[in-house]
Amino acid sequence: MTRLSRAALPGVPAASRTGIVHLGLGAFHRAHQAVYTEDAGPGEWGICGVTQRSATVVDQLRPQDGLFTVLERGRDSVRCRVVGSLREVLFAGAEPGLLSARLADEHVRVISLTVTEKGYRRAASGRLDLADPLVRQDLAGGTAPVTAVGRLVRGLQARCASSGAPVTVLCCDNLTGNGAALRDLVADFCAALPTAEGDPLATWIAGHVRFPGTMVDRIVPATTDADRAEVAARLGVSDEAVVVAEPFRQWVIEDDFAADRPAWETAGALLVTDVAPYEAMKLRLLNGTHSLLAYLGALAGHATIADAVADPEIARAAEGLQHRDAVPSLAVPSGVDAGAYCAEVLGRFANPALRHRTTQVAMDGSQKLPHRLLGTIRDRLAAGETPYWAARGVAAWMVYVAAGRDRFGRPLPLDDPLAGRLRAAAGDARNAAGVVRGLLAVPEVFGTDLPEHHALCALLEEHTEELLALVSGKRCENDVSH
Ligand code: CS2
Repeated sequence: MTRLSRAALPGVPAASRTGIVHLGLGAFHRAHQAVYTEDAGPGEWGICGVTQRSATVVDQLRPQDGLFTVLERGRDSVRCRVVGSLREVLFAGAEPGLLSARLADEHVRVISLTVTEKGYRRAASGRLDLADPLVRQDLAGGTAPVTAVGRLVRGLQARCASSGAPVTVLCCDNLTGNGAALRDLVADFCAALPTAEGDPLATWIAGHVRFPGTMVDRIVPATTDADRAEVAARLGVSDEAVVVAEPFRQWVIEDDFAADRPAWETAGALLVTDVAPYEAMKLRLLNGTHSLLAYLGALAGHATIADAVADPEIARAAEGLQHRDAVPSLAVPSGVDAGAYCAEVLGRFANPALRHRTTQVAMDGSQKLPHRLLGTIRDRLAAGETPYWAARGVAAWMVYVAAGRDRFGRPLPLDDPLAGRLRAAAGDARNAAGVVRGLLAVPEVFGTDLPEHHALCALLEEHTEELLALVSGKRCENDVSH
């Protein structure tokens, strides 16, 4: 079958130059920012997509002239859309010089990132982990940078030394205060350089680079061979870079740019002065609930998020987290109906067509929980309240780590940058108190305050005891939420 390309599928708009460099050319970027950018002005802003981990994405996209299909799966609808906003595709590990040239290019006005929470290599403090060997390698210089922050700062350094043109750095990852967080990581990197090198760079960045915060939202399950086969059947060409997504998408961006940008608002993005309320709402009501569903659902033997949310006991836990714990912890943006937002989120999760796997959402829990559940827990404890359902979600993660199997005895994958440390910390899965104490003692996840909160520890132990009994086969079926 003919491969997707501009020749095979004429008419897809093509940008004449690259205005955006994106680090982290994964499925989410292609289903989200790349679509918004094309909708903001077909052919107006070309993206140089940079993959960091392997050349696979390059091999999928370069032969296709950067074209890819978004396979949009609604409950009762399927839509294929070929997107053409990717103008260049490069593998940072093989083409560091080209990456540096693009980041320094004065025609590049925006540098965006989706490198996942773990990609920023942060310490327990949330600042740059200066003990990380790869961060230290990038600080030493002399070789091509290999970390996201290292590549970004070295690119800004090249920009400072050449055009000096202002640029906006747009973090599009699910981090609390993502714009300021990335700005601080860049500052940490500069401060760790030799003074003569780092100080003038930090000064230039302060005057020429902006780091607006964003909230990004679209559910993008992993692509399967069946998805690729469906696109081939529908389009009559083969596409190795298909991404699957729900119809819903949302992008809220702080309007704080150093230079011009695509008119994303014409594509439905919301430009605001303060993204924090939108970001907190999304992280706690959507992502926190997603993680609770993933862990309770996986332990109960549910393969997908839709299966988990169809389980009445787990749905009750999800609604409890949303309405009893998370909504009271939020400053809901004016004009936004939190109840309707919660219901819409659960409706999106219930879409069976997405087949979004619980184990996919369960990945990287050590990086996700602090933003998704622990902020809610800290705020509710500070208000003198008991975050019962948020604690249930944390306990489900603890049992997922400690037991490593569902209630049918089937193994559950622990895909997490701290996997080895977490397993060691959890210890003997038959000892609920030991599991809780051991995992609470991992500061990158729980800091130093939560382990000292005795009422929380007791609540976590209660939940963990019940859930461990479930996966050891000592509990009645389906009763995973209470
Ligand atoms: C999910 C997110 O995999 C996960 O952790 O919670 O990718 C989620 O689908 C997106 O944030 C939705 O916008």
